[in-house]
Amino acid sequence: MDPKERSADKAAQEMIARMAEAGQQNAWDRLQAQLPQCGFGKQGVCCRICAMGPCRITKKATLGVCGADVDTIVARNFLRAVAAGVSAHSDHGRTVAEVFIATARGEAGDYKLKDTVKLHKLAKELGVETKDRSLNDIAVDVGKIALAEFGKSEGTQLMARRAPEPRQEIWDRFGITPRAVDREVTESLHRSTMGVDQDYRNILMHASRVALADGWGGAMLATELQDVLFGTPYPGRGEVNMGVLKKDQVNIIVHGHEPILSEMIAAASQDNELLHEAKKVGAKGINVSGTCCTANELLMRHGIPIAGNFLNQELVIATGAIELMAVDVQCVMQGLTNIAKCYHTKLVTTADKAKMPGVEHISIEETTALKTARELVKMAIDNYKNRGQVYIPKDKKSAVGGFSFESINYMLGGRYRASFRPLNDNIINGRIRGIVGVVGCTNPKIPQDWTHTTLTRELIKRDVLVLTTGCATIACGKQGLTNPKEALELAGPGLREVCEAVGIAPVLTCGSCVDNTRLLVSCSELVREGGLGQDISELPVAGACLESVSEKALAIGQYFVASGALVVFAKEIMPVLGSENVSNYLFDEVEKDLGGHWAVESDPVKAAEMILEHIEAKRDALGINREKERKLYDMEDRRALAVE
Ligand code: SF4
Ligand code: MSK
Repeated sequence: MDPKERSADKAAQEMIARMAEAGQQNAWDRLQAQLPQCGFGKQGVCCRICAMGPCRITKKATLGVCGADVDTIVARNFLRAVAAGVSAHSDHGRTVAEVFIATARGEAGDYKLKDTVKLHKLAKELGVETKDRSLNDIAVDVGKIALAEFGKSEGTQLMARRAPEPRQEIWDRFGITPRAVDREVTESLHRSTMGVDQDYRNILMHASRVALADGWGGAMLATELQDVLFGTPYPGRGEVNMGVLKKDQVNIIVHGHEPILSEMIAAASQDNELLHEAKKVGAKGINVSGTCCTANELLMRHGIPIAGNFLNQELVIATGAIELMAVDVQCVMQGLTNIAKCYHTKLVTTADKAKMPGVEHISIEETTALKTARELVKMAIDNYKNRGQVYIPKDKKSAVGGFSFESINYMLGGRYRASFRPLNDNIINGRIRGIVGVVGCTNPKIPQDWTHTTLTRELIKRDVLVLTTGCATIACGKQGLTNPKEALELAGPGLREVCEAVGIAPVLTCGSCVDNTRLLVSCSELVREGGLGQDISELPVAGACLESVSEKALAIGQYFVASGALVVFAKEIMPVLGSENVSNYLFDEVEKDLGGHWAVESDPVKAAEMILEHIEAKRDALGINREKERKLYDMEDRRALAVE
């Protein structure tokens, strides 16, 4: 297959061609070997929950052995997938909470609480006394409350109070205000075992509840605590794509999701002693870069370069330039073990819950994290001499990362009057039509990065501000879309005026998978600021994930739907189409209940049109689509937006 049909990323195309020449396998080849994939699985109509099965629903056999119909089976599979996604994000959040508490207690000496302003805000929000108390004491209490959110036996998620009040009322009315994360995940598994919940609407309502426990619970806490621990991101420059690898330096890739290890590796790579060691083996320095969401975490906070997204993970090793790849949890392909064997690359697992056969495991503990990170860097240095042939594609783009809720607020209004007001005003006056989150993975079934970047271009052209996270933000970065200079050329006139006045790109890098919660907080703030309705469901906003891979993407999609937003997925990766009733509910009827809904569209241009139609309908309903004389920004407008 032509590499161009596999990826829109030029560096990836080069590496795919080189791997084919060398007879090496990657995810695209393994997909070919799997074809045709199981139609039952794709439609969500296969059940293997009990030992009377597995059962597959066909025209001939319309019921499982237990009598379960297609609606029950599809809804149960969907609920289980959402719950699995929630568990991944939230277990990430729990790990962060544990390191946070250990840091505050002084038991994790290598970590420091970096954003104490945010710590105070969080303490106030969670009801922690701050007067006359040390930062560490405050942080211990904040950490304990956060940790309890995962497993408390009573009460609902505290972060859910950040949602607009009418939204909270809707959740209460339908009985889906999320309780402890563990409880919602456990109940999801219970409800979906054989012979329990058999009403597809009831099952799908719980899919909302468990997803909300993630979006307004586990994942939101992960982001908040990481910000206090590692620093709230503010805009800074970085570079994206495989061209960031350095031929004459020791290259280390950090891959996965949790910044607990990667923060320490980044710190160790600056260590003078280790730099000296690197020079001794003939390298000019130590170059740390990331793949997947770990990369996003590091770009957001430190401007550390990104080597690629999900489908790049095997390709970067095939450059022959990687001395060591340290992985933690989530989105780490087992295929890495085979490609690493073809090169000198040392693959190391670091999370006790995510080991790989035949791969060295070096456990990261919060008490000795920097020491372990230094050991890993030293391993990489020692491995430099074992390099064979190296080929690094040149492609890379400069990008701006670091758009947290706080930094967007600051960019818009300045330090002393930080506010979303200018954004609301520009949505109301129509310069910006709406806001769309373009998020999620890269899937070998779809040319890598193509839908994310095409959709993003189509949206900004039509004056829609795009916020991106996960592998989609890396896709946009690779094509220069998160670089203000390049992207502003592609933006519509209204969006461009606003972005130029504020000094931002029309596509904002907002972080990793868990950082989708930054978008939820931003939606709440748009409502709170006023002029755009009383609830998230009234906002001219949407989300899109056209290349999704992970169950986490379904969890994210479901918490956006349950928060009142439209979410668009590609048709071929939405595993509910085998049930007309479940599809109708998720694509349409759920809107009457919760204000948001799913939609499927695989063509990114058509998806943009669908989203625009939705945005304009929301604008009409808000009464902000009145014809107005177009007015270009004058000095007064610019002064009003100027950053302090
Ligand atoms: Fe088959 Fe029912 Fe068992 Fe599922 S739960 S495998 S449909 S018998
Ligand atoms: S890493 S979940 S492939 S975005 Fe977060 Fe990328 Fe999707 Fe993994």
